[in-house]
Amino acid sequence: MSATSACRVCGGRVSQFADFGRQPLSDAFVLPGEIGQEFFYDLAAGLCESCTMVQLMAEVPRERMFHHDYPYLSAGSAVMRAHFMKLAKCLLVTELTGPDPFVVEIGCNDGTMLRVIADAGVRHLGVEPSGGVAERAREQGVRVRTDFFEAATAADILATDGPADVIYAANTLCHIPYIDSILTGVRTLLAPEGVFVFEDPYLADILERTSFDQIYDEHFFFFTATSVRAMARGAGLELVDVERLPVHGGEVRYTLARQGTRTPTPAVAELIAAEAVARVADLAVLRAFGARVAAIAEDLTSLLTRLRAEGRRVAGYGATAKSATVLNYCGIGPDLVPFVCDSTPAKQGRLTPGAHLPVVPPDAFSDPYPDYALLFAWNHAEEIMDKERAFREKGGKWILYVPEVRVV
Ligand code: JHZ
Ligand code: SAH
Ligand code: ZN
Repeated sequence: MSATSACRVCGGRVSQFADFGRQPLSDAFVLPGEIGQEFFYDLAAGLCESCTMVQLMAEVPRERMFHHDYPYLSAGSAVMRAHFMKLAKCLLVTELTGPDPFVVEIGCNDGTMLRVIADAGVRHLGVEPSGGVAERAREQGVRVRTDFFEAATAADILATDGPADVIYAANTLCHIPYIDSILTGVRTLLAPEGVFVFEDPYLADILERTSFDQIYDEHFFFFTATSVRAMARGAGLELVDVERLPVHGGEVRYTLARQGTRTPTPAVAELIAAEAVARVADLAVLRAFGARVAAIAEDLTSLLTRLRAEGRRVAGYGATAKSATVLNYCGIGPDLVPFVCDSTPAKQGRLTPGAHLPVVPPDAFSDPYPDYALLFAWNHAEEIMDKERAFREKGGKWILYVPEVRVV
């Protein structure tokens, strides 16, 4: 009998479609002396047969993932910096036009988005539980509350700052299993005509690209317009706009408003119709995805094993959270990929979770160049391949595994 769990949105039955087994926390980079003390959990994904929300079968306690030493920095990609700058400027001219507008960002991280708002002199607050990254945001002039956003936090913010015209969350809402508390908080804090805007990896893109590495501890929910509309309605909100985004391997930006305050754009019905055609809420389609994942894992390990037998040198590029699923599910260790380059200071000098690839600064990449580079940060392919042009010019080759294993 296949495993089931209870939906964190509607309480319905969640049926499992993909199982990745025991996994370490994706952003828990370890010091060599800490091997053996790592936390592991069971990673599996399922579909709610009532509300269609795709979600993990079990959650990891939030304090284990998001704490003072959480290493990920939004500012690590120039493309993402430009993306958030554009979004902030757009909010400033479309939504934050009243006399004394107020914007709250859930999961503001290092302040990459909010610093643009702060520089414009607009009232704002970032809510960010990871103390180290929150401190970086403060250094940029951003006002931050080091806390988890939830119903109680929202009530508190309302009491001190008043209602928010915009509540924004990028790559954060999908990280929060206690979604009912978030939606209660949004309803409490949002101004009568305000909007709740969030963007997260899009399930339809994950299925189309078989980007199974988007599945890891931090990514609890995998949204679609269909599942988000149902979730919003259950919370007294309405999905009023959707926009597909190219970042992070394909995302959707959802705009929610209080019911009856805005007319949904045609894009909402169009995306929901496309999702019906793609059958994103069909267990058979999701199980077929699971089968493709197993084939990719097999192809990747055989390629790396062959390259090792041929004496080729392979380096990893980008110690992503996503890479934890790839490395640990495929069983790839430092014998196949001796190190991985990454620009994040807090990851360098440590080992990747579970698989224990040493993380080294990007300068090590050219010293000397490897024969092949396995691109774990495939979502930043253009930016990285452009920056590392000299690698290809000197005969180096990139290995990609999304949407299938290939050498370019
Ligand atoms: P990147 C994290 O996922 C975790 P990750 C989180 N759960 C999430 O949803 C997304 O972010 C938003 C490095 N790098 O963005 C920096 C270079 O070294 O794919 C990062 O460590 N050189 C919150 O970790 C990593 O690669 C470069 O030129 O999968 C990229 O991580 C660039 C561009 C990046 O997210
Ligand atoms: N918005 C940024 C950061 C994404 S990383 C970007 O898109 O690049 C996800 C962030 O969410 C982390 O910094 C984490 O600490 C934060 N987070 C996790 N749970 C949260 C919660 N309940 N409230 C606010 N932030 C949260
Ligand atoms: Zn459900």
